[in-house]
Amino acid sequence: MRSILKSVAAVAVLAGMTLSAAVPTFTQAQIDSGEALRQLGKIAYDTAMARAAKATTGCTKDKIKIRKEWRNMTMTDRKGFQEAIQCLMSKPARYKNIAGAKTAWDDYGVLHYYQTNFVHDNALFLPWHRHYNWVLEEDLKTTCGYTGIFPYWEWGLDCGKMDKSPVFDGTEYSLGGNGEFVKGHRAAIGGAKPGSGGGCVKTGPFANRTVNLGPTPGIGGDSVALKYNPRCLKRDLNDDVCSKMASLRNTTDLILASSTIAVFQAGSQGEGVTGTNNKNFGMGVHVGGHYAISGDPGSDFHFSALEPGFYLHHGNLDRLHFIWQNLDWEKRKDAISGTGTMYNSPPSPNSKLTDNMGFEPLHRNITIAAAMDTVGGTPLCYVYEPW
Ligand SMILES: *[C@@H]1O[C@H](CO)[C@@H](O)[C@H](O)[C@H]1NC(C)=O
Ligand SMILES: *[C@@H]1O[C@H](CO)[C@@H](O)[C@H](O)[C@H]1NC(C)=O
Ligand SMILES: *[C@@H]1O[C@H](CO)[C@@H](O)[C@H](O)[C@H]1NC(C)=O
Ligand SMILES: *[C@@H]1O[C@H](CO)[C@@H](O)[C@H](O)[C@H]1NC(C)=O
Ligand SMILES: [Cu+2]
Repeated sequence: MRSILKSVAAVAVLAGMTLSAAVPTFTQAQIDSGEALRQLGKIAYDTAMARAAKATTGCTKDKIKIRKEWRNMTMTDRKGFQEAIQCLMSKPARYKNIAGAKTAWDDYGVLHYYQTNFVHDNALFLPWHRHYNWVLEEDLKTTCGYTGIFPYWEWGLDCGKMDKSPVFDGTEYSLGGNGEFVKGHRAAIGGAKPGSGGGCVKTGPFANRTVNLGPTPGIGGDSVALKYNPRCLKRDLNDDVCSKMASLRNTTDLILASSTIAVFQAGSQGEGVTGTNNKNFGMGVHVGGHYAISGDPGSDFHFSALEPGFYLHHGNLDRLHFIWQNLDWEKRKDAISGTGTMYNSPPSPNSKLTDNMGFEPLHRNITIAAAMDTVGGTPLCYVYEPW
């Protein structure tokens, strides 16, 4: 324990912060370049690894999986990951009697659709999406044999050059390219400039892919939203949204200016909270990362989970939560805030760690507590490596 504390303290000093208060003294240049975030990521990685090193059951050090930024994965894993998703797109759905659920991939859209009002802008947002990504990771393994690295996408590394992003450059080692350029279309969010695509994806692994259900209907409910509605996968990569809402500065600010989980989760989702030193988080990096991809279903609140990039995006958000927690682990390991309904509407009781989170029929339900520690072994057992 002593030596662990020492090594964390040493890194913390390097990072210019004191352990007890986790107060940063990074320069603006370090924050803007991502060096600050990389260092914070390393502290979190070491802290979580040290916890796992002490475990004698569950998530022991030999079992731990290391999640990597997409560009730090081998070409074999990048190809293997996208092929495993395409494999899920060829397997039968677990949901029965839902017209639009044609494949095992579609199931993810249905589950996210059903859960939307209970897992956003509330206490479940971070733990539910954390476990949801893990459910996909397990599915890729058990249904499609992919046992490689599970990725995250650090938005800020690509803002301003999204078309060159290794995640979206259209090679066989990407998740496919941008949508075809459609003239005169507008970005859907925040007064940002229009994106550079807007049409169907025509290059790379998901070219010509069919989206089977959605979009969220204005009216009509389940029978409209979940009906079979085949159409092409569209993307609209947006550098302006990425640079203004999901930059390395924006993610680093979120971590450093959030002293409570209430601020962190609301700040990431653009709920208009104010952080340390009056920091305003704008529309939030969660919204920013989604709309940096955009398109259909990428910008659909319910069905964005049918966009393969969703899981790398939420991987990064989970990573930020992982970093935030591990910078002050004892205080933050059980930190949740809010209720079980979106914006507490309709009003519901404050969430407790023992509350249920729903994942059926893709996985058994778990409690919130089971998703609080990525190396808790219930069942999570992974850490995020900085890029
Ligand atoms: C990740 O990749 C980048 C650029 O390709 C490289 O500079 C960096 O050292 C890699 N990081 C790790 C942890 O392998
Ligand atoms: C996509 O479909 C178009 C025609 O519908 C075809 O020309 C093109 O080769 C297809 N692209 C891929 C990568 O399959
Ligand atoms: C996000 O970061 C960019 C610079 O990378 C900055 O211009 C913008 O104001 C930031 N947004 C917020 C809400 O702080
Ligand atoms: C799983 O959670 C969902 C709520 O999201 C609930 O409807 C269902 O009854 C739960 N199943 C079990 C076995 O508790
Ligand atoms: Cu979601």
